[in-house]
Amino acid sequence: MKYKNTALWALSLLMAGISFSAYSCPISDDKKVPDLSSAQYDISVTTIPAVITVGELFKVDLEVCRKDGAPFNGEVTAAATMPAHKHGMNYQPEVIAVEESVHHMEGFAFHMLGSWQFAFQIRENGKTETILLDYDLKPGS
Ligand SMILES: [Cu+2]
Repeated sequence: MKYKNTALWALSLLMAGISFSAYSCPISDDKKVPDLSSAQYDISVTTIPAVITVGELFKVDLEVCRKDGAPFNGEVTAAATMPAHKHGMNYQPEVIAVEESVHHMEGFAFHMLGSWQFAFQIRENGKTETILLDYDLKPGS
């Protein structure tokens, strides 16, 4: 019995360690994209899979960190459009889980090749900021 408790304690410590190193703010330098920030936030965007294929569903992990170091206590939504064509996706992505500073989202699909643009809306304390990210879906993807 004593052994089991010790093992459980060690496991929970290990999981806490993994969680903090992966997701705690500020965003690690290897993930930071300099352009992806607003007055108040730094964000990092990871698509899953890393390479988007035309017509196939993909997921997005959006990490949101406040520049002032306070914990982020708001909500995010995401959309994507092709600005040159004036249309969006045929899907409505949604946040499926929030883990530390990371918002796991699913339901994205780019149904055409060409220039797409993600729009991430960050709402907190009654204010909304939108951060845009261009994504060129090239032939052969
Ligand atoms: Cu289009």
